[in-house]
Amino acid sequence: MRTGLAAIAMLIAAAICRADAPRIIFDTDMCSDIDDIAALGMLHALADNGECIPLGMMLSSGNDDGIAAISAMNHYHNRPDLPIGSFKGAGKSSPNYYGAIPDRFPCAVRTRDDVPDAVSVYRRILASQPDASVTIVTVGYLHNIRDLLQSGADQHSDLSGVQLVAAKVKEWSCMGGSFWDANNWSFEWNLCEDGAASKYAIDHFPSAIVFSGYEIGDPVKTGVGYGDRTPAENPARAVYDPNYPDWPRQEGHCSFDQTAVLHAARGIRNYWDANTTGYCEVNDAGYVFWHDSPDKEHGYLIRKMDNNELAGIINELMFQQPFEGESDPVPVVRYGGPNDGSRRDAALVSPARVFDLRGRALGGVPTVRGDKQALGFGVYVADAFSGNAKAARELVLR
Ligand SMILES: [Ca+2]
Repeated sequence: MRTGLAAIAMLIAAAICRADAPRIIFDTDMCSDIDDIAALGMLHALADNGECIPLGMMLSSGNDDGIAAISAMNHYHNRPDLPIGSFKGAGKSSPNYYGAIPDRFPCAVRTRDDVPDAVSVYRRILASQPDASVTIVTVGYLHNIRDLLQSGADQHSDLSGVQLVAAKVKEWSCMGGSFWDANNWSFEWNLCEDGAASKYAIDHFPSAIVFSGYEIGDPVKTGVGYGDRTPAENPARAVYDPNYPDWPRQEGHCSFDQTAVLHAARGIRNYWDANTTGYCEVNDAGYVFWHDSPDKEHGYLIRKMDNNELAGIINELMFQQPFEGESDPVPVVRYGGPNDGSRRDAALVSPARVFDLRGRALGGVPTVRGDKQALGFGVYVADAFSGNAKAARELVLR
């Protein structure tokens, strides 16, 4: 049983975790490449760790199986009720790597007709969120962003699309463009699929944009070992199946979309540098050109960390298994006990640090004073805590 003080400590920890965690809308084409589903799995893993709060998912292609894949991943990661919206136009639907998903994995929705228009879902989510709190991650085409920016007042908000984004969106993490030769016109798939939509979206976006360009994800090879390291129930494993006809990527696959998600949740850390001086011009064909002036709220990532090291970080999140029966992490307050791997009485150090159920450090440092007697129950989380979710829950509830 939790005592009052311990429960308060838990609430403090949870509040700090949530206040710090980016609130993310994930917008994907989920069609012609396999990294989208891995990126979505990463988003759930980061949410399990308390590092972000997923608000909803959008499809930007015309691929019905993409909707099924999003739904299947949300189900697998115990968040089946997250809102899903879709582009309703004649979007691209081939090549399609997700055809096996609807028949092999549980999914509540299976086609684009089963979900509302993306603009409506965007507007509903944004209207419900605190000001300047939302991060949008796009890992596909920009139809939905264009349509959102062109939208007018509706039942969710009296604001125009531009006004609503300006009020609610803190940053757009965009997998798009190519900046290895930034001061020349460069091609990249996502932006060039519908260049006019890309140009409109980027030209009219009223909040900060950070591009994770082609050159950022291309050399980061991930996904080898999906079959060994995640359960058969993981829909992403099916897409990364080494026996898939188009696989033969034994060295791993590019991590275009994962880098944009990682940046959205964790920022640049020591993973990348960023050039934030100047702005990105997009032409009608979707090609990008970086101008060093004037300065706008645009930036692009620059490779910094060793590619293999970054691949290891991404792989760890891709392979991370979901919490059983948990839709949200329950932080635990950790003792600063001796690092001998044993559970033992130890005075609670102040300030305590907050860890999630996997033993990963969360942002925020609550000040919790007391000792075992004051707390009235033992929160014995040894320093050698292995990160086992079930074990941690038992410890918390002792
Ligand atoms: Ca994509």
